[in-house]
Amino acid sequence: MRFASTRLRWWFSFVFALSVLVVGSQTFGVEPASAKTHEVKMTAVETELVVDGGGMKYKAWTFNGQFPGPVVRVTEGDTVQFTLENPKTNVFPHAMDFHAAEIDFLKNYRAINAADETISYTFVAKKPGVFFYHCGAPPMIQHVARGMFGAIIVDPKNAKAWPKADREYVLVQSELFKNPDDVQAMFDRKFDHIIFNGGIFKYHPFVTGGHALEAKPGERVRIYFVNAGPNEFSAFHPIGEIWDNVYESGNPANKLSGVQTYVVGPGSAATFDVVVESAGAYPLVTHSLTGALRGAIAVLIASPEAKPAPLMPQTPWKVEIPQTEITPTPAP
Ligand SMILES: [Cu+2]
Repeated sequence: MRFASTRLRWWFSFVFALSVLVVGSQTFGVEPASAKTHEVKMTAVETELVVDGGGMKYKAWTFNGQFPGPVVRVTEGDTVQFTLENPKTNVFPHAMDFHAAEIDFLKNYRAINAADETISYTFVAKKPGVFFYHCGAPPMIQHVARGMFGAIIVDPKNAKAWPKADREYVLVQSELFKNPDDVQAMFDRKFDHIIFNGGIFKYHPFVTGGHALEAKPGERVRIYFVNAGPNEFSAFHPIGEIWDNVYESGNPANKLSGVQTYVVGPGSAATFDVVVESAGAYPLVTHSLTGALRGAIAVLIASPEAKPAPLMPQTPWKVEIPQTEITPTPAP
């Protein structure tokens, strides 16, 4: 009898465990996503860009004429067929290094000359997250400082690996050196500004030309954050809020909860979730204050009227031209 009841209990546990596994796999199982192949082409462009609301121009080196370069977005397991072109209109060699790839650097990340040369390579984005990409041509410190960088998001193939975000933004932090030819200043860490997405106080509504980031109260706002450097660490903090979750390198498996400030080193990245509790202003800053006060403040305004916005809002700098008053002269 005792033997029979033990066996019965064993069978019961076995069947119960099996049913948990079956139900579990239905609820949490990975959807059989079909991997895609993406053709990504970029052109190195040496150009002049406006970096603040006052119209300050900067001799930047860019991918596709923008600084940061375009956001690349794929899904875990997808293949990226990448081509970089360095046209004759440029002067310097350039290269591309994707932190989301796991491939030979000597062969794939070598610099190509400015003579309509191209380089192509293929990689599989095996790990989910948000990753840095950048030019690696020597001196790399200068190519990064002048703007040759961007973000690639590798979405997890299991969308249920983390909560669904109501709104998403990409922020790329970097240092700006006023004289783009002063490589020694870059080695000496003598930066003039710390900026988000290539602009000084670009998302600060009280600075000329600045536009705040928007969200609705109660929304889960997901910030894909990359620190391009080239040298400074970021201490990313939401003033008036607490990061509900931080995911190191943007991988849902690397989950932290209730974080006030999170350090992102140069060449690293993390994904930050904040559920904005109530209407108001929440400045997102690097709490390394020399950086925040010299350009790295992005104000997130929570209001019920918030409109949908792109991943990386580009602010066409609106330079406020002082209006001279014209007093109509009475006709004689
Ligand atoms: Cu370059």
